Amino acid sequence: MKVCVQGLGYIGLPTAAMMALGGHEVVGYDVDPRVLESLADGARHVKEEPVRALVVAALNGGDLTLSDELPADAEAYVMCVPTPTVDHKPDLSYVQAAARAVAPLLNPPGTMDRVVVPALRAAGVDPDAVAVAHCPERVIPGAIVKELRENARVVGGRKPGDAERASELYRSFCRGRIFTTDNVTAELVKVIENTYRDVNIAFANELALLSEELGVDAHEAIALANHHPRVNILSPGPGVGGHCIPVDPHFLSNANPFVTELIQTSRRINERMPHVVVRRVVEHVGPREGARVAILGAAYKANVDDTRESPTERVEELLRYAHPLAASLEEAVRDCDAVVLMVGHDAFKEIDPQALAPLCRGKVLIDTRAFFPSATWAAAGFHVYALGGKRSAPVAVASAS
Ligand code: SAJ
Repeated sequence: MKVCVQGLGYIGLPTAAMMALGGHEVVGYDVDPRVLESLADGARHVKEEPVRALVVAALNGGDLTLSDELPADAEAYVMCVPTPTVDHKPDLSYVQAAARAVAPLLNPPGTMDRVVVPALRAAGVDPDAVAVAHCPERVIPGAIVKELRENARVVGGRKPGDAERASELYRSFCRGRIFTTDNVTAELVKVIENTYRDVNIAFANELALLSEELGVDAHEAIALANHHPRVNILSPGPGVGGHCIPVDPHFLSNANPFVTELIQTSRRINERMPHVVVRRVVEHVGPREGARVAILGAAYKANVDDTRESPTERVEELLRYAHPLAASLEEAVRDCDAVVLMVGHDAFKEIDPQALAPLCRGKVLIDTRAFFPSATWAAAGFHVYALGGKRSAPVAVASAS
């Protein structure tokens, strides 16, 4: 098929490349000229190397071309645009804009029930005359290429036959099973997957705080509970970031605030976690003027470069007194009262606290993911506090006022 992928971001780009390498003729379209320029120049802005390699291969192979205009003659238009929330309300303006842009090109045109289909009708298109489907992406940043190939997909069609037609596109590269359903079910499946994870992480975070009170290490307790064949509790941490998991539950709670108490409570628990981190910092360092905190990790999770909705940003905002970037770890540790580990990047495993030992004495390590081996850091002179770990009394290294 001749396919146009509209929106060349985290999902559109690898999807376009996969379809191109799977034998379709793909035109990648994006409204941002900088994206197209960077793609034409080796796609260096794409930090996940397997994705970059895939895109370069598709571009070099000639089956993926780039365009700053929507092609009029595509047989399928794949919309890959953001659906963020603003003040916890779904912002569908990108979908509306994408649907408006593609509507005049569909011959005859069509796309989704509430937003896309009405946008098409408004543009004079009969939505019954084209196949309209929704295929939510399920890939996890950090393993996009592997998961695009291997994950099962759900394709929801607007009327009988639509999902089957859209599935043909995905069959060209997807080795996972492809399930077809109606489009509303497909949309729901997407948001319940991410909401399930949010609720499960909230449970882990609640256990972490409770375990601290009980003097138990939550990480050990969770690991032991997970040996049960039907238990799989996720890991506590400083909050839930990224543009998916903290966003998608709001699509459900906005649909009906009265029957979504668990979902809303879970969201509140996870949103509170950066406050918990800040409270622990203040307990240990004191709220004094001039206190300095070194934060390790800005991304929303390990080994990605994406800072959207990152708990670190929230902690920085709340702390106010932690700001300038240090040029090196030594500089950060030398000048700080506390080190706060926010993200468990692999690179941080290389840190040898013994090498920093002369700078560490009496300082506090606040490890929000129980990432570092606490005995090694304690041996180097740190007072170690791990979120959800066995709690020792705050040490107040600085004179709290
Ligand atoms: N997190 C925890 N504890 C955990 C797991 C995650 O605190 O045990 C935190 C992470 O640190 C991060 C946030 O949750 O801040 C989200 O990270 P993630 O790795 O759980 O998920 P994302 O946002 O990178 O990707 C999710 C995935 N959804 C599910 O696993 C159900 C992915 O498959 C989706 O495609 C993606 O959202 C998306 O785009 O919707």
